[in-house]
Amino acid sequence: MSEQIRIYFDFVLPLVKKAGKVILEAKNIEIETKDEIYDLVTIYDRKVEEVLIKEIKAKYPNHKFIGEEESSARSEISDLTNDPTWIIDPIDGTANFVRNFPITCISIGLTINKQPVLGIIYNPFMDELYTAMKGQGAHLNGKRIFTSKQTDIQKSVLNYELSLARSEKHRELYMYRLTHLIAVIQGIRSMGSAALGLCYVARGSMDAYQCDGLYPWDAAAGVLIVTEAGGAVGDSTWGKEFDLMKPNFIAAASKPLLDQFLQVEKRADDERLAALLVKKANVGCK
Ligand code: 2AM
Ligand code: CA
Ligand code: CA
Ligand code: CA
Repeated sequence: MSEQIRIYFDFVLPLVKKAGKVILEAKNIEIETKDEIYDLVTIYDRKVEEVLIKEIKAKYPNHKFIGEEESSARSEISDLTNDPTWIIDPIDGTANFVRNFPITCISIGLTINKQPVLGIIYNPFMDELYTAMKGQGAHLNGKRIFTSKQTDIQKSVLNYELSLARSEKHRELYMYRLTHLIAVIQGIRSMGSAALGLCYVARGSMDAYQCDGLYPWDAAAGVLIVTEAGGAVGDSTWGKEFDLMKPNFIAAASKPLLDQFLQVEKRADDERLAALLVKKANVGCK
């Protein structure tokens, strides 16, 4: 199995590097929006994804694909099956890309039997290549990387992705969580790329990363990279199992740190729920 994964890795890596060149050479980037005014896309997102899927499909016609832009075009995300499935985010951090803010990457994960076995995240602007294969550690430009191993939430810096807080569905949840989190952590960042957010935890530059309401392509590669680097990943909702297809995730440098974050999220969620009940009761009294 691990030999086969290495074969897939050796095949896909040059394709990712080539796609990185396309992103670096992008000119006159026209910005389009999807259903929401804050949900951006460019021809480069579509072009990079199309080329990657076409080339992998030509080599492995029986493999499956879940890509952000093909899912968006069909308004549907394919189910994850046991077949080898390439989960692709052609440009993660599109809002950064269109501003020339170099926190932008290509993210490709491969699942077999629904488990991530291979992850490649490439930031062409910084020429930083993060890779992981199941059971073989995580690497940055070929060198092993490890999380910070931080175990104390009071000493931790959290990269909390706030872009999605704009959506009405999530705004309240984010505000409660943020209020509780900033009271106990050392510092907070928000950088606009989920895939790189996970890589920064993997390399020990951040102690935790959180984003609620994301998609499989944001998580597939990064989750493997962070766990192979010694980190722990969970669903940010207390008691919920992490689901790659619906990632509401928190990744932490260590399992004890993850558990501390989850306790704080629970306090925030309990308070929000209690406030909701009071609001409902007040409406009922009127
Ligand atoms: P993207 O650039 O591939 O869309 C922070 O902005 C993170 O959330 C990025 O990883 C980004 O991925 C994702 N993201 C931002 N806005 C989004 C939206 N409206 N819908 C889905 N994902 C979004
Ligand atoms: Ca997008
Ligand atoms: Ca993304
Ligand atoms: Ca994207």
